[in-house]
Amino acid sequence: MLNAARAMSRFYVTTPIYYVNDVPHLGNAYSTIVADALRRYHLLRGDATRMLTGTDEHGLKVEREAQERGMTPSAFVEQMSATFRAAWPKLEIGADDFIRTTEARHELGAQAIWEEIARRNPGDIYLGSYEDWYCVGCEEFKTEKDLVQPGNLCAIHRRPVERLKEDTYFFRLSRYTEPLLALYRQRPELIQPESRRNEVISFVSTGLRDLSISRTKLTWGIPVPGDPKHVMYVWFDALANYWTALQGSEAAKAFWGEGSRVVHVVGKDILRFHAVYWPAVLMSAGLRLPSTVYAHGFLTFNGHKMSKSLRNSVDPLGIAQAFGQIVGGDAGGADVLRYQLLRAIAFGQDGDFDLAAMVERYNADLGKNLGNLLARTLGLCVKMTAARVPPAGEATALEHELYAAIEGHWREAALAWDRIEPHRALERVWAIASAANQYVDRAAPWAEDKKGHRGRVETILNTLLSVLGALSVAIWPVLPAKSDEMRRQLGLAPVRPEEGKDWFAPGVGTRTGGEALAPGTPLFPTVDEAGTKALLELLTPRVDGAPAPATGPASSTSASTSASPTVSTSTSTIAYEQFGLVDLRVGVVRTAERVPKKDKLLKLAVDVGEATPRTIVAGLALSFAPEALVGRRVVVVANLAPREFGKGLVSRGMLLATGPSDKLTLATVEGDVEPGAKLT
Ligand code: ME8
Repeated sequence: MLNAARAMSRFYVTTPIYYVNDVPHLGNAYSTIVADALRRYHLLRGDATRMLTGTDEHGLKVEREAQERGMTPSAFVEQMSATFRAAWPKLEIGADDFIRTTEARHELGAQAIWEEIARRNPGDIYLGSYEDWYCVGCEEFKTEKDLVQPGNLCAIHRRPVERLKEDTYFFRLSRYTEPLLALYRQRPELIQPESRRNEVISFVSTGLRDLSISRTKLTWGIPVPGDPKHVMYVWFDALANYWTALQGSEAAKAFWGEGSRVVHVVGKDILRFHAVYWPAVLMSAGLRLPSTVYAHGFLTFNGHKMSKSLRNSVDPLGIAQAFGQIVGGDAGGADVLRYQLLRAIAFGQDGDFDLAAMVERYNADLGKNLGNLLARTLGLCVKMTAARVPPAGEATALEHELYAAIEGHWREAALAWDRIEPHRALERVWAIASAANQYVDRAAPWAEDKKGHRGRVETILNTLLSVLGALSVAIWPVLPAKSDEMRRQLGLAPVRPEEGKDWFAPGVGTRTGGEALAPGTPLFPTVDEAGTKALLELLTPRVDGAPAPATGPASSTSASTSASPTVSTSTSTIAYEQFGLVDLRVGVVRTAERVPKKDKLLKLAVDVGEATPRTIVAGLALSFAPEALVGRRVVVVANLAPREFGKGLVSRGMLLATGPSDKLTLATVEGDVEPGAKLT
């Protein structure tokens, strides 16, 4: 019943390597889950498959974040990279390799690419000097037209850019304007989706400027071969990861060889780096190019923007854990999150991740459709076939019709996966479940049973079990834990793609008869209204935008004493008037210094729009170097009674923050808001 055999091949899929300036958020999880689903689909096809993810650990952004936390860059990246590495398996992501850009294998690889360019095309890397605006959030130089006025703000991060001037090596990108345009013409599948491809073409058509690819003001980077005063520009180093990660063995190298399909999954924010700079670097180094750079859209969370730099991120593990409590385990919870991300958002387009919509879709697609199909089929088998797979009898028009419908959906699902359209693939797979549910209603095995039509009952139930067997394979790329559970109930071993067979081959689900079934608890128990309310409350973001932990009450710490930023899990409530008594203001830190003999305290001068800045004493010293706070926008409780810290040191306000005292994150506001602005 499945689509025709297709040539087996190599498939190499990568995610962006994430900056370690914060913990993984839902946006990072999205790209990584998509890549993992593609990996799993290709494994099912019997393709030699490899997935790479990792962490991007150099650059000014990471160096500064480490400084803010009072850590050395290497201790900081070690700790943060481990957080990423540990997060992905919890979302059922099974990358084959995890690269860190501070690893020797990467440093050597990036230097090898640099040297290869210099050797093959001596003019492609040259020394010059450079002065322009630089956004640390983007790790990128900006031209005047990229800035938002007033205040010289980066359009993406809404933070002031900085003026940087330094000696630098350039990559002669200008020489690649025409070759790149020719490449985009010859290889339309290189940049996807098409709308993004058009954007890239129009950007390159205006002519490319040479690219600054080294820094001297920074030490936290990979030394430039032959000139160690310079370290490589973080993006030159980072892009190389896709290639450097494969250099360890011949088997791995083959994934960058001819006949391998190389797919970079990236967000639209970093398309230019992947579709312009990276191909030009590869051309210059004489290396093969990726097959496809797929730039997906950006997610908002419940309608709000999220990103690490904006400190308004969302914890994917918390969401998976919360759903895990409903579906009987964190792995199942991760499946539900994976399904929602891949099904609800048309891949390639921007989309909103809405928790209420997630619960709704969970109940409808997972519970009422697939879950119910399994439960009712197994229920009928318990009653009518002693919980065993019955033999298949002669098919009637009803079965032929069902199989014809399924074949069409299946072929479409495979094509959609091949075209990197997970939402369409899932739509087709769920159309199969719907068709099977309709088939049960029409075939009415209970009526056949009453009439004593034993052969019909067996044929119908065998057909349903075969379709369910096939569905348990088809959901595996997105819901691997639930696929295992479904197969257990169906009396089948887990999908084992490492056996190398094509699981999408015809007849994958077909049951021969006799095997024992093992009906269990519902795969996707319904979440009722009260359950929905409890879930939404548990996952409602806190002040800094991160969801409360999935278990227990949200923990929170304020910078000085006890104000709790938690909004959702508190059981007692206060009246509006009571909240109105708290005067919250935007402040800008003007100066910061340590308080002698008090190793936890910093004395700050905070501008809250008054004639002179206020003195605020806060317990921030274990988390921030004083100089790292200067210029930061903070949230100040401005009408707190003054508090003495001894010897004439009086604090006139409090800052809001969250986290343990040695890893505090300050509450802040987006954009260039004036000091003194009231928070309401
Ligand atoms: O840019 N919606 O790392 P990064 C969807 N280190 N995806 C999102 C998202 C959102 N709101 N926010 C982030 C870097 N992402 C570089 C990459 S690669 C050689 C170097 C995802 O930690 C999306 O994939 O800022 C985006 O491209 C990536 O996270 C940026 O991650």
